[in-house]
Amino acid sequence: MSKTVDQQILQQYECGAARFSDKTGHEHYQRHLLFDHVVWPDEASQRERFEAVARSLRDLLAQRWLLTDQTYDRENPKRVYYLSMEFLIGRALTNNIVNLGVEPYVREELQSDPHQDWKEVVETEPDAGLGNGGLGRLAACFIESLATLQIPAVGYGLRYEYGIFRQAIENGYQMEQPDHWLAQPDPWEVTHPRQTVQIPIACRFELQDGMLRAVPGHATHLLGVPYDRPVVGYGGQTINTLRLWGAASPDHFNFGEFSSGDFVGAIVDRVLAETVTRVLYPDDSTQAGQALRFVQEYFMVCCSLADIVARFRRTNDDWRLLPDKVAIQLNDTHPAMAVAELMRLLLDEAKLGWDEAWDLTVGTLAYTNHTLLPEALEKWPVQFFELVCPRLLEIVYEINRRFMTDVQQRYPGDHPRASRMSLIEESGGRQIRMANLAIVGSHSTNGVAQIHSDLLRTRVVADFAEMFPERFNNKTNGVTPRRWLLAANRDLAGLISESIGDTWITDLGELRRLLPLTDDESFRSRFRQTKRAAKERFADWLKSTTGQIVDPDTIFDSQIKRIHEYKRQLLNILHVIVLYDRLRTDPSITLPPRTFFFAGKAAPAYRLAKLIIKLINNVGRVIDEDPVSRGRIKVVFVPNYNVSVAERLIPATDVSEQISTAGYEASGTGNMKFMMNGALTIGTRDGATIEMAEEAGEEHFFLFGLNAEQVASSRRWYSPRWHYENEPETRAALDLIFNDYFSRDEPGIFNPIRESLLDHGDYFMHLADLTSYADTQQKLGTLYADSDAWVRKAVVNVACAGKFSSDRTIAEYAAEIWNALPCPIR
Ligand code: 26V
Repeated sequence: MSKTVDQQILQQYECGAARFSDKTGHEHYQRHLLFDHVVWPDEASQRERFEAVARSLRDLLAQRWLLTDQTYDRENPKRVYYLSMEFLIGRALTNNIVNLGVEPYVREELQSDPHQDWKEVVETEPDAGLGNGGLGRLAACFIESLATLQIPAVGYGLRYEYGIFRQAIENGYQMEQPDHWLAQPDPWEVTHPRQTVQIPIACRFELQDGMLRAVPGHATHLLGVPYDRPVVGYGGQTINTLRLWGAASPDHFNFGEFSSGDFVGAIVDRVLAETVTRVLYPDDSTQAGQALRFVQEYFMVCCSLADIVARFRRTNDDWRLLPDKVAIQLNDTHPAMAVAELMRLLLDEAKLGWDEAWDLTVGTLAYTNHTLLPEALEKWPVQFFELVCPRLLEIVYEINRRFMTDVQQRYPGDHPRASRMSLIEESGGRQIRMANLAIVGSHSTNGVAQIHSDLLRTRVVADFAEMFPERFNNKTNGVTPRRWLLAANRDLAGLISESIGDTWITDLGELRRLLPLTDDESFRSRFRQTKRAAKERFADWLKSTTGQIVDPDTIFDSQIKRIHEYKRQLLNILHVIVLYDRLRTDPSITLPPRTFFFAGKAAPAYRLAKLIIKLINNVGRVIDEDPVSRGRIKVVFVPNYNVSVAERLIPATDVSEQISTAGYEASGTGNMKFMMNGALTIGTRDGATIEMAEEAGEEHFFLFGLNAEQVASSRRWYSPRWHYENEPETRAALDLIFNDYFSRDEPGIFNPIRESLLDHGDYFMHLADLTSYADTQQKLGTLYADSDAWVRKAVVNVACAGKFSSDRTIAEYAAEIWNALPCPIR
């Protein structure tokens, strides 16, 4: 394409991007439809139509993408690099259309194809499920906000061929199926083979009894091939990059075996090398400990740092400028090897001295912690380092030697403190403590909500906060309002824009201007209608995809998130059983009809979490079959929770369940999505829910239960048995479970739940909070009956959700951690 045509496209694009002539949009679409798959356009499948639409949009943004990079290279601003093992991006089509501002054009020209079924086109795009949950989805919201704020940034991660497993429910049990999301070519990604990087690995891999084993010696290389995805900022000006690395083996891989005649062995090695990026580990929150996960982390860090350093060197010849030009954010400790690898680059490649290299490393890196669960803090066996990257181990030892000297100097004779702070854990086989490494090797450590940052400082890593108080800070999470309100809830977004204009899309604080409209009856009635329409849409979708039928006239109550004991899905279902038992005892009680939605995946090895899924499903079936409860309460487990399911269910929800044991949910981000979509929250004083209630006023929230301090201080004397023995409703609900009322065909299956609650101390204090939870649910039900009062509160919640835009969060990271400024694209 000639430059002049490029310029024309760009010009049209700049004129509001409202329309493209047939020469650009429609023709691109038709061309892709015919040529990419060599099919007659009449006969193309909806999937092929999706690819053609996506390709024509990519054509549209290609030059702007190049221009973005060109501008950064020319202006040489400080750049931000977000390193994350997970990016839970979901689908890209609708979001790219919205952010490019080309919706009218797509509707008129790309959707005008008579053989196209737009809904199906959208549905044929698989979710990019390259993450487990909150941490991965946060990374996806962050890169969108970075692009919208026009901050020069790259997201770095891995191109897993298999994302988070697909969840099927069979006889109430979770079944895991592989998610081969790349089975068909992904139209968004662009590979740049010339920017491939070489990663040294000090061992080779072998198959032994079907297990991958690392075998010492025989140093080799892996190749990191970059696959780029466009990250479109709202308004379509800035197109940043998400660069995902795929593992490959060099062509001369194990040439030794090759020439010695072991042809098959060499091919097997090759396949094994390429398995490094085959699959996402589905084990959120407990450390899996497998060597392959370690290699994944090492591979991601090495590829990304090589790339970052190469880009830095293209425009800077003085290493001392590194912290002025580069900010690297570590999303949890998963990329914490970056501390050692950056040191290695500065020492071995740049030939700097230790002290200078150290100052540059600390000045460049920053670390975000995402969990307070001790079992989720990463530790890697020293042996793994020895096998895979012995040079990094040498460097970690030297970092630790110097750090321990500092600790001794600062706290002479305090040996317990020194051993707590050491980067190396000596008990039970030597291990490297990745959180300690990240804190020592960076200039910033942040938590993701105020309470979380406070607990981090005062409990989890108190020794470090004492030694480096200036490093610790809070950055309360946020979510992107483009995906979670504008695109997911067109009706509500439209009503808001009609009422207060559309500046809220990039300045969510503007939502406060809705507050006076709580008194406007016609606004309230339209607000109510948007919720009702969303509920109907969800009910239709659920029926057509799972066959389950739900009634939009009932309260839609949702708890959707990973299944984990601390998140307390068990508390929710216990309350449902309490309600059911009340109905059995006295069917004449008033009870507003409610549908309880649950959705979420359990880690495949987490037995109790999987049993909770089974319990939810079994309770749902019994309630459905009993005439006393049918039509009054209903439990629905929506299978295969993912970003797309969340986009449908959140707008349709009246009640958001945020009921974690206080002090355990670092922040939560689903809570924020519900708030901006007009749900009322029932929740504990945990994570960002505390700040949400502060913004809206506690009187607009349904808070209950023990707070974090009470949880910690009552542990010593807490007795779940006391609750069982002294609270009739608690006892009745538990007895129904324990007496196999919900498991007639499989007696005894719920025994582990009884053991956890009554014999092993109910660590997450379900029974301590059950009565206060049930009381608060009752108040909530009463309020729902007063539909006007309910809507007023819902509007206040939306109006006060402004703080929870990831734009605000990213602006704070940029100002307080990265010192990075916008670099607008002309
Ligand atoms: C740990 C592991 C261990 C090894 C295998 C893969 C894997 C994946 C994830 C994790 C840690 C999960 C931490 C996490 O997702 N934390 C959540 O982060 C959210 C964003 O900050 C926050 O809102 C949630 O409260 C927090 O639970």
